[in-house]
Parts: sequence; C-alpha cells; structure tokens
Amino acid sequence: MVNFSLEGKVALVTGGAYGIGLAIAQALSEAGAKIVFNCSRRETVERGLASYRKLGIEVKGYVCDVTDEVAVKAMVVDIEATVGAIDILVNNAGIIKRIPMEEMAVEDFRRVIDIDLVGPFICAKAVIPGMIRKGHGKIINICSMMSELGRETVSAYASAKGGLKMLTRNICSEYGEHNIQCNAIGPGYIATEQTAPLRERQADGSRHPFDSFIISKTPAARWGSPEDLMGPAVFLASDASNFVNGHVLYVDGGILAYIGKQPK
Ligand code: NAP
Ligand code: GCO
Repeated sequence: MVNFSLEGKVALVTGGAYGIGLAIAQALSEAGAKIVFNCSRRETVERGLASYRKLGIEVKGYVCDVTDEVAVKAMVVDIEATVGAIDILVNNAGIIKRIPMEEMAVEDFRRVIDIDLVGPFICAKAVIPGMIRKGHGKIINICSMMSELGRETVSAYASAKGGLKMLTRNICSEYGEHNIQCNAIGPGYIATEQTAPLRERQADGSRHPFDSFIISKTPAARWGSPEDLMGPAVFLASDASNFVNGHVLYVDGGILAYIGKQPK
C-alpha cells in the first residue's frame, strides 16, 4: 500500500506562521507529523501560534532568521533536543521586492537572494547531518513560476528562485545516496499576503490589471490558494515519493503549459 503517512515524523517549516507555510504545516500535521516553525519576527511567531491553536495543532515556534547560520544551527539543536531529529524540512520562508532593476539598490537585491536562496542553503546544511544519521530525510524547497520565467520588477526574486531550483537538484545529487530526497514545489500565483498588492481592487471596484492578467494566463482561470499546495506537500514529504528526487512539482493551474488566452 502507498504510504502517505507522516506518523512519528518531525517537520520544520520555515516561515510557517501564515500563508503557504501555514497551509503546508497543517497538511503535514494532518498526515501525522509533529510541526515546528520559525519566522524572523516575534510578532509573526505569536500570530502563527494563535493560528495553530485555532486549528488544534500542537506546534513549537522559533524566532529565527533563516539568513543567520548561528541562529539556525541553534534552533535545529534545540528542536533535536526537545522535539526530535528533523525528518522533513520545508524551506518556505521568503520575501519578494518588486522594483525595476535599474532602480533596485544592490542591498535590496542581496537581501532577497539572502533570504530566498542562502536561507534555504543554511537550513538544509543544518538538518542534513541529522538526516544522514537517521538514514532518511525529505527536503522540500518552495520555488516559483519565477524559477522558470522572468517578468518586470522581480529580477532578484527570479534569480533567487532559479537558483533554488538548482540548489534542489544539487542537494538531490549530493545526498541521494543517504536516502535524502530533495524536491521542490513551484506554486503558481497563490492568494496570500505576498501577492495581495497584485490583486487589490481598483478605485472603481474593478480587478487589478495584474489580477486579470494572471487569470487570463491560467487555464484554471483562478488564483491558487495555499490549500492547493497541501496534497503535493504531503506527497513529497512522505514515503510515497521515495524515488522522486531533484524534481520541481509545479502547482500552477497550468500556467507553464499555456501560451495565454487570445485577446478578444
Ligand atoms: P508570505 O505570506 O509573505 O509569508 C512569508 C513567511 O516567511 C512569513 O511567515 C515571514 O515571517 C517569513 N519570513 C520572511 N523572511 C524570513 C526570514 N528572513 N527568516 C524566517 N522567516 C522569514 O509568503 P507566501 O506567499 O506564503 O510565500 C511563502 C513562500 O512561497 C515564499 O518562499 C514565496 O516566495 C513562495 N511562493 C509564493 C507564491 C505566491 O503566489 N504567494 C508563489 C510561488 C512561491 P516574518 O516576516 O516574520 O519573518
Ligand atoms: C510576482 C509574484 C510571483 C509569485 C510567485 C509566482 O510578483 O510575480 O509575487 O512571483 O509570488 O512566485 O510563482
């Protein structure tokens, strides 16, 4: 029988206070995993703890910036001591800055790369030794449409997410022999706080032009919801995907397959 169960497993979901991270953590919990999560701000961790309480999910939350290697290592040591060795890492924490490249400060470019690409490297590096000792592990990186496509104003984000696709493949290559599977989920356009500016109603109540654009580019003719990512996450976190490695599973309603609706 195909095993989707996560009973007895410990999952760390970075940036797991709300949005995609919360939905994925909820799904892993429903499949039996014990959940720990981190965010960079105390207030966000508190917000996340309240959400998990409302969902009836027992979690441990950490204030930890994924770009701070010393803090990440300390968090992993504490998790291993108080919850258990980490079986599943979801590198979800991420930011975006939408600035035309010629106007983007190098510091802004670096910060996005630091959080969206270096952060996953730091977190994976911190959990891999424990996974090797256990003889198994699952690393799920949260990539993006921008792992494949560019668009105006997101040069830093696309560079980070393209790099994250290749980091996924490299962890697969380097640690597959230790029974560690590293895959990625590539969400399409998902309705979260991160994309709220792209969906804001216009003054006259009409849809934001970008909102209409995405709906025209998506065969499913809708934005995704964080819940659309729950099943794919359980699959990639479970034994059901033990021979899937280095793969980016796009959960995008078909955007990448579609040239776009012909203008009327
Ligand atoms: P979101 O609503 O902005 O949530 C991001 C989470 O990451 C927050 O909990 C945030 O909390 C945390 N975070 C940010 N910087 C951090 C840091 N340095 N250290 C630790 N935690 C940090 O984002 P989302 O829409 O749920 O997206 C989650 C992931 O999916 C991101 O990697 C994003 O790039 C990716 N993604 C999103 C979409 C989409 O359409 N929404 C599509 C494809 C991929 P703090 O601010 O308190 O740290
Ligand atoms: C943007 C959006 C996208 C989504 C997502 C798409 O400004 O284009 O924020 O980047 O966040 O990454 O997969």
